[in-house]
Amino acid sequence: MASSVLPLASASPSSASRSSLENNKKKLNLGSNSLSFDLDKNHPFAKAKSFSRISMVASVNVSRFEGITMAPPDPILGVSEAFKADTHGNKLNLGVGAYRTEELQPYVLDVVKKVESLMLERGDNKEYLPIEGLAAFNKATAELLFGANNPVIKQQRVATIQGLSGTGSLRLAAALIERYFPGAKVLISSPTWGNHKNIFNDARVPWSEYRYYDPKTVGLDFEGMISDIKAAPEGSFVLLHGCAHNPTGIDPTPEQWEKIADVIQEKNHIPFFDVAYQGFASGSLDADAASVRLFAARGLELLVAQSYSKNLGLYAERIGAINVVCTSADAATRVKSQLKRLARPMYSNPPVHGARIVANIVGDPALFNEWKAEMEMMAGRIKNVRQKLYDSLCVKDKSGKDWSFILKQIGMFSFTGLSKVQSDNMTDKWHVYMTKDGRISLAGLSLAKCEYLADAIIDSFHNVR
Ligand code: PGU
Repeated sequence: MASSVLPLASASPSSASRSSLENNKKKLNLGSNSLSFDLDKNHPFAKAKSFSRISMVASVNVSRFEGITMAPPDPILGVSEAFKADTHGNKLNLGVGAYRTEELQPYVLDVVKKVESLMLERGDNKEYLPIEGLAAFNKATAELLFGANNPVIKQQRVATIQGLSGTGSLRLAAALIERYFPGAKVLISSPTWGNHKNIFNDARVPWSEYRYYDPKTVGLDFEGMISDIKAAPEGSFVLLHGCAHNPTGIDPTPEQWEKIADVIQEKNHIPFFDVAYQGFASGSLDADAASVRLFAARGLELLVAQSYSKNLGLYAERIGAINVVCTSADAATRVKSQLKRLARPMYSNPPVHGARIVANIVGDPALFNEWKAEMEMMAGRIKNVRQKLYDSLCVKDKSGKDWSFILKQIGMFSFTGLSKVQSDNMTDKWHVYMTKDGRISLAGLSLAKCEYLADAIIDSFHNVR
């Protein structure tokens, strides 16, 4: 169908363009480049100013982008920008999930520095990678996830391609779902990492939420979760956090994982794991992959997005992968070919540096052990501040409130239960930067700052309603 042209180029819409407007299909003509997109109520451009206004401003030589409204700051990454602008001496950035040292400095793992200098010495080239990424990385990442001896690996039933970290890998999987499972719904936990919704919205994949967090028990709403997964249309994708659920820090027990797998199997759903914290939650790569391996052992087909942002501290290298476990090697080969086809027009091929770091570390037993020791150290530091924060809250809060939920959560976050206004108070009065859902990143906290944070939490919790 021919698309209409926004009146940047034509002053009054023709009847043809009006009719295509009704179909919500528009083409924005920006000089020699043309963009086509659907304009529906969720599309950011749907908030653009009206048609005639745009044509008027274009005719008096004001920006062609006049109709583009200001986007809101990102609820997570925007917090870091606000933090930077604050000049207060006690400011704390507990927004983004990024590991800091006890001195609250960013941390590059020693093993990463070591392998990078080896790479420099070797003078590795900068040629394009294949569309699917570095072969040695893809092999290493699938083996880390499933275990090298897992039948899914041995039988070559996993389609793995390198992705642009966890986010890019999730986005690629979303594109696969949109193309090959049109209309299929993704079920996401309530709450979840904020970007999940953006990813599925942008890929035009419908989603709905399943119950997960119970504010009354500050724990898992297991019954609600099971009944919502049961109630979803057969063949839905169920997005699960492999470990260290973000933002709540609450994971199902091994017995609960079995029951979740039972319902997913019964309903013919497809499990879709987001594994952003393997090895970072418990300190053990194997323990943190147990949920994924449990599903794979049942012979289920599943999707798994991986990230090396946290466990190797490679945030800015954008290194991760998407794995699709199929019931046959043949299906895996076909799925991989289609993942490549989706990646090619989006970003052509992925960056090499992070992939080499991962492949070289995992491929060398001594470096691999060094990595595991550093991962344990990072996970250990987070556990220590978690304990100290809890102790400080218990000593300072005279109200008798039970803070023990903090110790039950795992991973880099604590879901404090603070409301939006209380979180605002944390930032406005105490200069503690955090997301407005009440999440704090303990990876950005030091032992030295625990008492200050406890004071801020107690004040916000009791004095702000
Ligand atoms: N999945 C989950 C559950 C995550 O928490 C994150 C990162 C990702 C995927 C994606 O990370 P990549 O860096 O793309 O591999 N969440 C962090 C980081 C900041 C952000 O929102 O991107 C967070 O603070 O929640």
